[in-house]
Amino acid sequence: MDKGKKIINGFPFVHYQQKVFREDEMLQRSDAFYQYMNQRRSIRDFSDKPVPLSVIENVIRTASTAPSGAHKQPWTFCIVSDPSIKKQIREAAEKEEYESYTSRMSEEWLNDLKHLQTNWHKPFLETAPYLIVVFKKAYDLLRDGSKKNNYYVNESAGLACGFLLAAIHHAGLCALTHTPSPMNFLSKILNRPENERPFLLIPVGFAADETYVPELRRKDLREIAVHY
Ligand code: IYR
Repeated sequence: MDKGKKIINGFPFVHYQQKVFREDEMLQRSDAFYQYMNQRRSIRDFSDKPVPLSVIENVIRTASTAPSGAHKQPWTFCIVSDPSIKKQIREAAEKEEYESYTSRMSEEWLNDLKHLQTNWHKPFLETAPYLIVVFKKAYDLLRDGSKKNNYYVNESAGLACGFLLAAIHHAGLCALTHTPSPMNFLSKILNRPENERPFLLIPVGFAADETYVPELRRKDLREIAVHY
């Protein structure tokens, strides 16, 4: 039998090779990663400059390395580049967003968004070369039509999207986590099966030449971490 493999209670296990760094290396790596991730920003002004499809496929591979309940990987990433589908998505999203901004969102909510200067216009849904539309799988649908449970679906899909955003930034691309609400129109336009629910709509590409983003302050460690 392969030396790195072992059967435990009838199930196959593989040896886990922990990558060990010296303490100074750990400090250097964790700081460098933080510094890099701290430069990530959501952008809303995209260039139409093309992005290689293989890069998109790689960042999705990375997203799917996220942990998930019972390792069910309850997600589907739809890669949209077809201009006519992007147009349909933009039109449907703007219709919902118009309703949200003009009547559904509370005064408090609109006030909380003012510093971001967002509105119902979503041109980036057509300008960005790719839209990654993430669906969560409420349950798995087998070929014979039977259903299998998934677990911690929101947590799992959220983790995968976090990995996805980190991979997109690492690849030198920009993204926006866009959540038009309600977003059932995505299931219809993309013809997704009944077990899948839209989770996040992520335009991906390069920032437009002159892009400005809101000046944000990220919470200090003392505001987000508590020692016990
Ligand atoms: N979905 C709307 C509104 C919006 C809501 C939140 I919370 C934001 O952080 C940003 C926008 C939109 O995309 O414009």
